Amino acid sequence: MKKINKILIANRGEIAVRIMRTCREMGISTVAVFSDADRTSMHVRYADEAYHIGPSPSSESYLNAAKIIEVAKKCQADAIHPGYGFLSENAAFSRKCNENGIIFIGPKPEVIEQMGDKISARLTMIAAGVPVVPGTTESVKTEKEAIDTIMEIGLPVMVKASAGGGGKGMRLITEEKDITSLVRSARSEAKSSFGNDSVYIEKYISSPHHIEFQILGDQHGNFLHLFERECSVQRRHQKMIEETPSPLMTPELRIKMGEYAVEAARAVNYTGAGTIEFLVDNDLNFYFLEMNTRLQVEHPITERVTGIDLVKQQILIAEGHPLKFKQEQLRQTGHAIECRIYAEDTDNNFMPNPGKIYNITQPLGLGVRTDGYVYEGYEIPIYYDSMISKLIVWAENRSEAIERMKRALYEYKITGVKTTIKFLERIMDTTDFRSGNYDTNFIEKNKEQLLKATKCAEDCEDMVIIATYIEYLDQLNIAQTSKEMYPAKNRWKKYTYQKNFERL
Ligand code: MV4
Repeated sequence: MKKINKILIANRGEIAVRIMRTCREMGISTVAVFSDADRTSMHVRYADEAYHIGPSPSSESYLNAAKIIEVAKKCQADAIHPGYGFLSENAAFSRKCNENGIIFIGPKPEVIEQMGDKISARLTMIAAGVPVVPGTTESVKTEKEAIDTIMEIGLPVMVKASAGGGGKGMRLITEEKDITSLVRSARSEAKSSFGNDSVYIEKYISSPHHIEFQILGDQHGNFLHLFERECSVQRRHQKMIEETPSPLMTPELRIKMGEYAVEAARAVNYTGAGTIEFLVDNDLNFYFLEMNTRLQVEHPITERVTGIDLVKQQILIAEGHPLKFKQEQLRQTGHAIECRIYAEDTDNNFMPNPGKIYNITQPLGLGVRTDGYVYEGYEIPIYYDSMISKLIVWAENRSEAIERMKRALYEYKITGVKTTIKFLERIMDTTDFRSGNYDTNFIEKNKEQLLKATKCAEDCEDMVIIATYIEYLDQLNIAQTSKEMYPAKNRWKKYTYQKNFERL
């Protein structure tokens, strides 16, 4: 058992702040690292110590393993928490931490390697008796081999990069004539993205659900799962909404999938927090897809329904503590939904929209949690992910959770940059989402309704510009107080702004 007194957080943004919050509660001191662009970022302000590690591009800062380890040694950190993204699933980094006597908060390097290679992950799961998507267990080498294998599996199929995940180096093949060209393009994308052109073939599962199970494993051979998260609301492999319990799930299916998730963790002697991703088809057949060997963006919904702080568990496991609870003691209580707020222009193909946060009002009140990091006057850098906040709500049941999410989204006001808030509000109003009857095609299927507000959005945009201008004048003390300018009841009504604007 080794007590951790100081943790270096090798990350930025909302996840760095979220990890530091738990450290503070556990009496662990925190070390931030930051790039040029992040000098005034929230994680730097929140930490007990902060060290500059390089220029703005992540390749020269948050991905600079040697520099981060050098800082950890200099400030005598006991452990490094990698968050998600960046170095979180980098086996070489975790190995280097261990070699330098620093605890890497995550699984062993060999496990990261084994699960990072999707073919070896498939082989491991087959050996453990976990159902995987039908397909190859070796990389396909030649054109002929690709054609023969695909015709044997039967079209449609997906060709995927062995080193991939998250949609990169992946192609759907529906017609025999496209096999050669699509295998070739998947291979070349794999090569340029991961420096590895190995690809394999899977049977295509149409309109699947993406359901994942949170697992925990300690250093004493104990494994358990913390139930599922439904992650099917995605756009181009970018998740937008997650919820738990999954509306698709039945108690029997939950027990079955949960047992396989635990078997998957046991198969690699997993230590720490991890995720087993499954595809579930419309007949409720499920298949192992991949394992993520890190804390995930959407972990708060699991925390909310189980009452367990996952970052705290990661730290306790890294210290060598055995898990303090048993599977039978865990319950899912109520319903949690997370909406991801991105600084993106939904009317312009979700283009990232970095810039200065002019004004931000975050939702509060019963059952609401926001994990964010931006503040008024903060300039979102162009260099990193465009997700600026996560809004998590809880209620006793799903329909109340949806109403609460709508209320919280209504309260959420950000001026200065465009965000996905309005788009998320429209999702909450679709019959498919409200009924819980949706799969990974949801956004594509509902895009008319979700984007129909474009005309209205233009009006809204005018309103925001005017509102921003009025707030600007307020700040300069030129205008009267906001209350007099626009009465609360009509705050967001266009005519009020126009009238007030004309009066100015
Ligand atoms: C699939 C699939 C259908 N069949 N594999 C997309 C991201 C990557 N992690 C795996 N993905 C998929 N793999 C087979 N054999 C459909 C998808 C997929 C998807 C998966 C999860 C969530 C959203 C998705 C959107 C489109 C495609």
